[in-house]
Order: sequence, then structure tokens, then C-alpha cells
Amino acid sequence: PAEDEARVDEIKRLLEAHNAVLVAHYYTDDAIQQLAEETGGCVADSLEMARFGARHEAETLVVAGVRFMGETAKILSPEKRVLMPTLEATCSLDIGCPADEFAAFCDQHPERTVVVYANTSAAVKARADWVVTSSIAVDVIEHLQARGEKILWAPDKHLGGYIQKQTGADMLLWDGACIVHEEFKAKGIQDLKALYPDAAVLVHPESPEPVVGLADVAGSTSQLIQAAKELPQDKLIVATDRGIFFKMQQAVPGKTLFEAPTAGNGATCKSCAHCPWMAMNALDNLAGALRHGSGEIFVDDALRAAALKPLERMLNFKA
Ligand code: CIZ
Ligand code: SF4
Repeated sequence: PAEDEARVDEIKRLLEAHNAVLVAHYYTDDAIQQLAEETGGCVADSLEMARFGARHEAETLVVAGVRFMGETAKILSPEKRVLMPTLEATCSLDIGCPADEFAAFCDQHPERTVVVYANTSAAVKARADWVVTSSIAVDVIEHLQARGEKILWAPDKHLGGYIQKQTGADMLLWDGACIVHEEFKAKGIQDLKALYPDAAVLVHPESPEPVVGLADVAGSTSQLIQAAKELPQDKLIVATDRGIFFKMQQAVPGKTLFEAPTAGNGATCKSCAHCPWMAMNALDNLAGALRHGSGEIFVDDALRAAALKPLERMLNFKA
């Protein structure tokens, strides 16, 4: 629509005027991903978002995603101004892992190496030995296991269980889950496979085990996009947030992508396979953040220093 075009033009002007760059997650709306691409920003998973933001010379990073992504950007680039379209965009994994309860859990298991998923608050990261994203998690845990370390893992139990199975590591799991991936249903995927027997199944391992069990490829968002290109099949059933379809379809224009079925249906759940917090990022509030400098992320100095260590371990890790 014409309004959106005007908004896009305004955002482009504001990005330039403020020496700002847009860093967007794969799960944000198509319009935002497209804008990030057109303006020299990036569309990526949380690991690449962090790397891109830290390397980029812009004075302001506009992070379209959820809160922990803005916090991570600020922790890695304290000299930059970090803005988000809204500070309300959180994550069920972050909510499900309060820093004080988590610290108490860690205190009960002092012999374990603490590895947390990137989808956590700065305060939880500050308590960790390692931060990992799903694209690097298996490699890091393999490395720790080879050194004989026992792991305390938080917050996603499905991803933790998957990594445990892949690596055989001794992992104590926090009980957290992603409300989006938890909705995918093995039965629905099997039914779809019955209709399209030659389709490949791509699954993000934040999904429940029976769903991951049906996967031809399980992996992070960037790994699933790569797999979409490499797999011989031209029909793909995809179990992750539907936001990924924008970049995945670009990567494989000739292939047909199917959304993996969720528990809900049109009546009970309009967008089960789409994160409600990612969906809070819109052209309007993005323009607003740039116009007014609103949605700025601040991280306390002491907290920042503590959270930086496990984050840097991840960024410096080579498998
Ligand atoms: O589910 C998420 O929030 C993901 C996949 C984050 C990430 O690491 O990109
Ligand atoms: Fe969190 Fe799930 Fe949303 Fe990702 S998709 S931000 S893990 S709730």
C-alpha cells in the first residue's frame, strides 16, 4: 500500500540521517527484512546479527527482533546507540528463565559448566560460562564434552534434549520452551508427508522431539536455508517460524515450501507458526524509533562486563 511505501521512504531517509543500519531477524515481517536488504543492513539469525552489528561502522544499530537481540548488540557494541522498534518484544524462553531462579539453580550444581542459549536476558548470560545460538550449540557442547565437562543447559529443554542426543553429553536441562516451535505436531507433518511423499522435512530443534524425529534436516534458521538449497527435493515442509519463508523462498525460487502444521487451526490460532513478539516489529514503530530515538537499549556496566565474557567465548569459538 501507498502508506507503507511512504513509511519505507521515511525510514530510508532516517537511517541515512542518523548514520544507522537495520539488523533484522529472519522471523520479522517481510517488509522489514526487505528494507534491511535494500539499505545495506542484514537479515540473519541471532549469531550473525550479533556479528554484523559489532563489525558495522554505523553509529546507531536498529535491531528488529526481540529484546535479547538488542541487548546482545549493546553488550558487544557499547559505544553504539542501539534502538529497537519496541522494547515490549520478548521471548517465552527469556520469560521462563528469571535471573534469580536461574542463579539459584546454578548454585545447586557448581560442578557443571553453565551454557545458556542466546534467547536469555543479560542477567542470565552474566551467570553463564558460555552463550550459544542454535547454529553453534552442538559444536560447543561437543568441545566441552571432549574436555570432560558436565553441562547445565538453559533455557530450551527441546533444543537441550536434541543436543544431548547428538553429542551424548551429560546435560542437566532447565525446563523452558519456545511457544512457537512447541506447537508443531508430528501427526500433522505425517499427514502432509502422506500427501507429498517426496517432500523433505526441515525442522528447527526448538520443536518437540517427535517433530525433530521426522526431520530430514534439523538445524538453525541459517542451516535450514542452506539445507533448502542443497537438498534434492523440490518440496519442503518447514517447521520453524513462517518469517523464514521470505529468505528461504529467495534462496530456492523454484521450490514449493509448506508450513508445517501446528496444534491450532484457523479458528483457534491465526498465526501459530509466527512469533507474536517478532510480529510486534512493524514499519510504524521502526520509523518512530528512528524519529524520536525511542526504544533505546541500555545495559548496566557491571552486567555488561559479566555478560560479555561468555558471549565473546561464543564469537571466538572455532569448531
Ligand atoms: O527462535 C529463535 O528465536 C531463534 C531461531 C533465534 C536465533 O538464534 O536466530
Ligand atoms: Fe522466543 Fe520462540 Fe519467539 Fe524465538 S520464536 S523469539 S524462541 S518465542
